[in-house]
Amino acid sequence: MLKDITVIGVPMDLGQMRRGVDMGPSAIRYAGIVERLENLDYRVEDFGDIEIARPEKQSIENEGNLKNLNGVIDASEKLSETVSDVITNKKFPLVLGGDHSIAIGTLAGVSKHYENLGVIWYDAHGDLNTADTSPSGNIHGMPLAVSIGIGHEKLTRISDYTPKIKPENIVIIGARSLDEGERELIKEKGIKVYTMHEVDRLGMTKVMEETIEYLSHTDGVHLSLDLDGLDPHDAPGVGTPVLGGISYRESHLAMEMLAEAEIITSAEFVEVNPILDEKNKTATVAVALMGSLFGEKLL
Ligand code: HAR
Ligand code: MN
Ligand code: MN
Ligand code: MN
Repeated sequence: MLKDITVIGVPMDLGQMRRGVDMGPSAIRYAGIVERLENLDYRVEDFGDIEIARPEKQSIENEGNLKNLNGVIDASEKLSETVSDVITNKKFPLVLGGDHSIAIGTLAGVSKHYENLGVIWYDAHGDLNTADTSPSGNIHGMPLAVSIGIGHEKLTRISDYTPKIKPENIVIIGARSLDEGERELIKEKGIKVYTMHEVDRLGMTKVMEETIEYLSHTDGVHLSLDLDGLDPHDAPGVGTPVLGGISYRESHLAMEMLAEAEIITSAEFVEVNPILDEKNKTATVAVALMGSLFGEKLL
């Protein structure tokens, strides 16, 4: 892994309707992310936060079933440019959310630099909705669809190219809440999914071994980790918790196996909502997982 990491905060809450997830980057910094990585001998630079329009602002408008569309587009363009610059400067982009709609901008910035980018989507949800299939109109339920080129043109064409990733280069891990349209898209595109059924049945070791093998033909792998992929018992500070998730220990194992395989080239940790949390537990869990992802060992 690169020895230089740039942390980018994205205080985004326009992709969903619950307040507080904009404080995710602060909570993760407060839980000690920079020191944690410095202790592992990385050189860490904190870029600070991308500027996000406030939801109170009159100019943030819906378009059909897409809530806060122009605010999300604006943020995605800024994030894409920032992430791309970080990679150009040979640094590892570590993006802190914010709701999961930020993945639209992150992937737009990352994928330019790869011919064949792989993506690990660690999440209770598929985030494969479009305006037509979304039950909520919340854009945080759409970023993976957008990134394979499906959805509103203004979203799929962020940074002037589409698609960002190929469906066959995606692995979803931890899914347990998929909408009808998402299931259809998964089947139609043949997207690799380890639902909680497979996680239980195979165990995390096998899931990660298979995932690493499945992505072995790619030239870079982005980890998009939604904290709601974990069980709400371990990560209570999220806007859309779903029972029966991946445990804290299994998640550590997954991160440790990724560190060992040395395949991750960019990462984002999203959906930490300190208002819904218990004493910053979820941000603390996020920081611990980032420690493992970057090579922290117990002995
Ligand atoms: N699938 C539902 C929707 O699209 C809920 C999505 C909740 N999303 C996230 N991201 N927290 O994974 O509205
Ligand atoms: Mn998500
Ligand atoms: Mn590309
Ligand atoms: Mn989710």
